[in-house]
Amino acid sequence: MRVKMILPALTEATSPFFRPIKYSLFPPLGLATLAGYLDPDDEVTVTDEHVQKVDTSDEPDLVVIQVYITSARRAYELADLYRARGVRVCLGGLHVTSLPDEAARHADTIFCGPGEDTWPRFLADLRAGRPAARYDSSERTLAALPPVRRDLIARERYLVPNSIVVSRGCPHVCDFCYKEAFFEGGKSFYTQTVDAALAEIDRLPGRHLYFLDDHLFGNARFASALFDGMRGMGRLWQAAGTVKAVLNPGLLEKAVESGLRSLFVGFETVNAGNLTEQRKWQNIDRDYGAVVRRLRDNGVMVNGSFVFGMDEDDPSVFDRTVEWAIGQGIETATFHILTPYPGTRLYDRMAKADRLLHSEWDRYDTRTVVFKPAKMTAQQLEDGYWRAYRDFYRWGSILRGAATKPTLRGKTRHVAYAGGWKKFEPAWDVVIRAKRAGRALPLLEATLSGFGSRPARSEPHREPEPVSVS
Ligand code: B12
Ligand code: SF4
Repeated sequence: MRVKMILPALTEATSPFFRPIKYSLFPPLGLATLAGYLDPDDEVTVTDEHVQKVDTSDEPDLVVIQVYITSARRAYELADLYRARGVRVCLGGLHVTSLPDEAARHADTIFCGPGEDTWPRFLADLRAGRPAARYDSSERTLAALPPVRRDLIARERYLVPNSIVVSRGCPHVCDFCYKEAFFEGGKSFYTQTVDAALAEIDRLPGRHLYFLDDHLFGNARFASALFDGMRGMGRLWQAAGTVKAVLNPGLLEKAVESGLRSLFVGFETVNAGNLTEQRKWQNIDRDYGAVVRRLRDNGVMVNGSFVFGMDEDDPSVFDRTVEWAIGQGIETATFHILTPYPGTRLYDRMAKADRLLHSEWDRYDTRTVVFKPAKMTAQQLEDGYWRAYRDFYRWGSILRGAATKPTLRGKTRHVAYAGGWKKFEPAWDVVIRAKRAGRALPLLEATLSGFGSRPARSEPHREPEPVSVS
């Protein structure tokens, strides 16, 4: 069977004006995971439209498309094109799960929820000549997960080819998050076995890893055993974690010993009132400053994530957030405009109050206001969002952030990392267009390992020998 798997790009990503570094970070892990379930004699390709053109002149037996909200329009366009030629089309992923009826109009078969149970079921049905029109995931386990087909990924096109997930979902229930809707009908947080996760890590060449798990620290027993197993593997890694996880005694230290050098932390808001509104219970009453200090003391760089536009936010929120982040010495920040995804509680709330502006999914990209904010205008929210980026990444701000670091080495790394992301975007653009994003990986590793130098009060920390990156 000839199978073509596609991750479509949102319109912006194919235009000459989009910010390619973001879209050249990670390969399409979901599709490479599903490809692992195919038979050895199936012919399969994975095309990621963010980094390569989709050649639609072929005639595969099966087209499989992963649909995110922002790429839904493009996904449907590709699906319609292949279906018009009589090719069977499968659609799955987050947006299909949120709006199955919409997706079903463009597919022969749709899949709701994670694919590890439904996809192999479909393949068996297809081979038996009776594929269904819809599969809903209910059995949640990663026990029989085959190795991810990383051989199908063009590694050199990505800055971070070694992305990995060893769990699915998250134990929390934030109002704006995709997670509750996606995992409806079964467990919403589960992990691989530690041995299977370590085996997957072992299969990855080079040194650098990026865990894309929603909450790698969410099951402390699993995480602790994983970090123990990773000690001595010589890895440098990045991941996402919650404020609560960082403050948990012991676990962070183990993570650092196993190579954690940078953490994406969901602070989300500096307005306490917003946290209750968004059911972000795990952040309430936590000392955000203590979180940053604890990470810094352990040599871990911080990417702070902030959401603007919650109901308690007024026009003063942008300056307050940026000032706080700079004053704390946070190296990089990611700002988002609150975006109600269909299927979330936030969406239902906004819809009931008639606050949604439209359903143009392309623009549900967290950079565009798609609802009526409570304490400012949509224009103020959008302007404030862009201003926050500009203000945070000014040279003056980067230098002020760097000045909070106690050592010269710490200051230098701060400038290298923060400046590297934002100030040299034109240079990244050239690297990416030359399809050489992978060549920049050693640079990232060097910066991360610099941050790995532990503070003086800790016991001496030896960096593992560098491993050459293919
Ligand atoms: C890595 C990542 C990115 C990367 C790359 C994405 C990629 N290459 O796949 C980058 C940085 C480019 C990115 C960008 C954006 N992202 Co993003 N990203 C993620 C992240 C952190 C991990 C995705 C991942 O690899 N998961 C692991 C794999 C194994 O899971 P999976 O891809 O979901 O695939 C499984 C299932 O979905 C299902 N499945 C998927 N497709 C199909 C198809 C079939 C046929 C079947 C059977 C099953 C199936 O089976 C797979 C195995 O279980 C997720 C968070 C998350 N946990 O998903 C957010 C997330 C997907 N991103 C999100 C958003 C909003 C964006 C952006 C719009 C904006 C932004 N501010 O980041 C942009 C634009 C993306 C676009 N192109 O349209 C939202 C999506 C919301 C939605 N409803 O669609 C998420 C969920 C984050 C969040 N919590 O809100 N993102
Ligand atoms: S902690 Fe993050 S991943 Fe978990 S529910 Fe909240 S927003 Fe979603």
